[in-house]
Amino acid sequence: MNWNPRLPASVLGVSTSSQGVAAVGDFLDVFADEPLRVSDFEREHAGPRVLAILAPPPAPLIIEAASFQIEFDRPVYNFDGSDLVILHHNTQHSGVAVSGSESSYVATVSGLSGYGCFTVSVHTLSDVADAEGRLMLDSVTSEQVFVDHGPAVEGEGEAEAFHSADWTRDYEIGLNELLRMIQLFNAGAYHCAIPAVSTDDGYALGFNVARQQCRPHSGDYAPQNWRINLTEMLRVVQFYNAGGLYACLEGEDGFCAGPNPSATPLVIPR
Ligand SMILES: [Ca+2]
Ligand SMILES: [Ca+2]
Repeated sequence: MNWNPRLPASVLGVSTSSQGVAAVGDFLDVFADEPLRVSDFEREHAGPRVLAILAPPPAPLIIEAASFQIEFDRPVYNFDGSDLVILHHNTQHSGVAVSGSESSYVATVSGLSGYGCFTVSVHTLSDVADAEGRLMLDSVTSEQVFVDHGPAVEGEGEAEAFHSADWTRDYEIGLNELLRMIQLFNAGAYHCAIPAVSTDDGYALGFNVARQQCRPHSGDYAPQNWRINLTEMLRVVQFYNAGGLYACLEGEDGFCAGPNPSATPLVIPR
């Protein structure tokens, strides 16, 4: 509507927000065939917004790519990979592809690596616009997507850099870390926490066969069965008593007890 106040004195009140403009008073639509008189006036001038970003289901965790269903509240133009905000927590990606049209799109984030999680949203300062040229107003953020391409290599003859029980990554088993290992032992079984960052060590207590896609706990080695037995728990007690542990190929579990003789301890904050 192309409106004009009929008389300045007839405008009783005007309010605006990021969503629209509303006015109370006496107006004429000056471009209508027949001058149209309206008393109250309201018009949205808000740009398009993202209603939903649906992340893929949480498993498997060792994934190369993840696709997100993105729904806008109206048809939009100019939406491509450069309009995505991909927020990584210890993960990386190498490619983004967007397909779809109108108000429904699929964004695929590929070349995933690292050990952590990431989220996807649509940039609000972008060239995405609706048919009337209104630019993006708002976006939601997807659920976290967990990726496990851990620093360790599972190949023969290669050791993990850090023991799962040493989640502070200082090559020592602290009292908290020891108590956590005893807790895993007492619980009888454990599984992958989703997202991994929701617990200190990335694991949760109890048996859950649907949540065994992450790297098993380093202390779960004799045998590796998603349970910490007495032998496995006592091995971490040994690290605690020895004042440290470090990766070594001759260790039964890929680790040796004692301070690392060859390296200055790295402190990697989590
Ligand atoms: Ca530690
Ligand atoms: Ca075990």
